[in-house]
Amino acid sequence: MLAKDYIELEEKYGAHNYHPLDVVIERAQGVWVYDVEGNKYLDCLAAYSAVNQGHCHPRIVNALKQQAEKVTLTSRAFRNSQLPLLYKELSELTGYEISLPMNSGAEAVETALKAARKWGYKIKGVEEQKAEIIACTNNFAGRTISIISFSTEAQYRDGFGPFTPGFKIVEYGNAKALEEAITPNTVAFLVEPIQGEGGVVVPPEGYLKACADICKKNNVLLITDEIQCGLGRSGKLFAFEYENIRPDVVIIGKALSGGCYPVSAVLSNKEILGVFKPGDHGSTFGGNPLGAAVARESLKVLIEEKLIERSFELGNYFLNELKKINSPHVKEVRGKGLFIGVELKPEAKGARRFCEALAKRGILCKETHENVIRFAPPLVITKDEIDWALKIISEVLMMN
Ligand code: IF1
Repeated sequence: MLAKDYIELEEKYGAHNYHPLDVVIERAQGVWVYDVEGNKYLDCLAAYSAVNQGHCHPRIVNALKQQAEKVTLTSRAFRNSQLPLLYKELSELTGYEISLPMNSGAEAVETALKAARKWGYKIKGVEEQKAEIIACTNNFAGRTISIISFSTEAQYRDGFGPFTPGFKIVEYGNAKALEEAITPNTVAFLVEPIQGEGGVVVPPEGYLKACADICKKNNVLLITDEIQCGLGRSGKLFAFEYENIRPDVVIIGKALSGGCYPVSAVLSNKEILGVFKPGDHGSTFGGNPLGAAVARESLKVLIEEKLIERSFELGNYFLNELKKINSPHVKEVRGKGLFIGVELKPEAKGARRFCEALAKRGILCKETHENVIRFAPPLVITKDEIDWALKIISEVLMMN
């Protein structure tokens, strides 16, 4: 079958909730993906940072295979021999006392929001039904009805109401706005340390620190969504580390499984996650032994292969080299670690045509927010591969 045959099938039998580039990927290894017609591409999206460890990492695939032959799913009605080890390793790695496993990122966000509300009622003493959670403009945290209830992106909400009440929006990057929005009923502030979908938006230095102080002063939980920017992507294990803060709750997903399986988790302490009693919350697949085994190996690979340090160093290099490209289309180059956004000027007529041109030349990227090209390759990328990409990127950014 040719690429166009697959595309035809997909268009005919699938819901059209995506508009993918017409590259039909058949296999992948490390930073490289291969399409059904034998073309090879450097993956600069890394499945939205789910494959930080590189595609089909041999150690992670091996952990998956080994566990798949033993037991894949027990449900949480019974215990399994992988989950306790994942709990322990997550705690030792992050310093958070306990965690709660789910599958998708959105589910983990929902879990954190439920924990915050219940903490608000049972510990903080907020009156029933009054809990407020503050989120930011330009946020992205998933696609569930409650999560889109606090989205500021019209398309994500259009046609999906009525929405979940109890959310307030403040301007991202503006700590004063947060302070002013807090009331005695505020239980939590949910924030991405770097906004991904928002266009790789790095907030002003000191912003997160100021937010952390404001939350502490007002007995409001600081919840950081590290689903995309966490686990090495930003050049640190967690992007919040750049501001030396310690959020009350941290949400992770994506690269927690190296892209081999959907695994997400909420990290926190006993006071907060302890509000969940048996029966309060759960998921058929959450904490399953297959996912837990994959997550354990994915974390080990991240640490043992020093991918976080690599992201920091090569990210700085990539960012600085991109800044040197003297393209008439570029408005700003920004990011941290291997999490880089190139914002184009409005006159550039959108980032998509540049992504299409890059794909033709062997580099896969996806535009975000119409005018930002995101470069977020697997963290196993080498300097030589970055140099190869830079040549092509500079050519493409010079086109009319
Ligand atoms: C799609 C974006 C990236 C996330 C943060 C939670 C979630 C995500 C910070 C939810 C998910 C994904 C979803 C995916 C595309 C992708 C994305 F462009 F939409 F925003 F990465 F940049 N918090 N982001 O980035 O996690 O439930 O998807 O596992 O097509 O919706 P999920």
